[in-house]
Amino acid sequence: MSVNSSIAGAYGMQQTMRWYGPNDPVSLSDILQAGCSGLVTALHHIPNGEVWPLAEIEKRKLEVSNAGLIWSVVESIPIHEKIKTQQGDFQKYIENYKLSIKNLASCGIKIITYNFMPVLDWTRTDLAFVLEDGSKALRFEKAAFVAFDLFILKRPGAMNDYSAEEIERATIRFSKMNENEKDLLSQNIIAGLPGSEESFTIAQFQQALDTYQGVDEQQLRKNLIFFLQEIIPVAEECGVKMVIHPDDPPYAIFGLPRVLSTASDFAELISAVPSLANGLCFCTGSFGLRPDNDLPAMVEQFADRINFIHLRSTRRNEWGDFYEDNHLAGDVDMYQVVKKLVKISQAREISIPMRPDHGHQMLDDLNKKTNPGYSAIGRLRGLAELRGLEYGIVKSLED
Ligand code: DNO
Repeated sequence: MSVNSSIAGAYGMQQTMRWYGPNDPVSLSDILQAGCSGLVTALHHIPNGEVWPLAEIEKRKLEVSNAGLIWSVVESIPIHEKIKTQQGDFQKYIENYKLSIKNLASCGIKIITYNFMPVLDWTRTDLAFVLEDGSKALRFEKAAFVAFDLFILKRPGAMNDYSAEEIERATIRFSKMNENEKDLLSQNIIAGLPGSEESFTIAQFQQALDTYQGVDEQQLRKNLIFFLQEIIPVAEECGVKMVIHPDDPPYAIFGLPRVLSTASDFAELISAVPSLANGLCFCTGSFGLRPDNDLPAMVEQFADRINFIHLRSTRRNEWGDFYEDNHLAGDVDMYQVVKKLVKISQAREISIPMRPDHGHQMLDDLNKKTNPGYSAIGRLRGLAELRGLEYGIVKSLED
């Protein structure tokens, strides 16, 4: 019997979860019991920039299938910083990337996620923000972030990036932090959240930022397009869909450019590299932070490009802070988004892999060591709510 028998036969979203590999405190069996049929994982033990060997891919694939799941999506093959800045032997890293795509394709794994955020992947300031119900969420607090940039990192030129009001709020916030809080804040921002393959000390972080001198938004976009012109023909030839993950948060931070934050950013990419292998990971939590991103309209606009879905809802305030709310709460109109996603899947006659993105640390998980955002029970709750939402939508479209 299919674990997804509730909507078996219907096109829509394939239910998946992310797994960080054998060291993940959440097991494959937990993920199966959550009702998933697909799995999202990566070979995190292969150093960034190296080719993913066939044998390692096959080994992971077998482990996943022995657990009753299908390895549907790779998240992610990280992009080496030298490719983003086009420095040194970046061509070698592009060639390695092509080989990893080919190796995955030959094992039947055909959706590959990546992002093009300089230096840092996703960024939060607080990994244990206590909500009213006692569960814990991930949060980005602008004043803490600015305080880190101005007073801990002391980035040259940082003062010019913020308004007088932001600087004042950050100054007050910093004056109230004790040493432990300062350390924790630094660690949260630069020590690497799960899935980000980089981790820095303060000195290393400033050095990494410095490698972007001369790489402005226009240059970074050019470098991304160059990379796509190189790899997309390879992906197309072996039937792979590359999916870019949007910037999180979707705006420039630390004076670094960001080029995948809005609908027009992605539209520019597909006009430069039109192949359908050039696809999108539609992350509602990231895009949804900007009121100028109309999420249901984006689903329609990129109907033939969305090949992986992250569903999560953030709640923002006027200060630029946000936290991760319950999946059906927050600022994202999840009903409209899922309805559009169901419609495009039905029109394309496919099921698009979806994972409940992040979840609150709650119940028993509050006493366990968990990967921030990736505890079992919070994601189980998110997935259950999203499954129910989709089920209701599919049924009502049949009426
Ligand atoms: C965070 C994730 C990101 C994402 C990468 C994709 O939870 O959504 O780390 O995996 O940006 O390359």
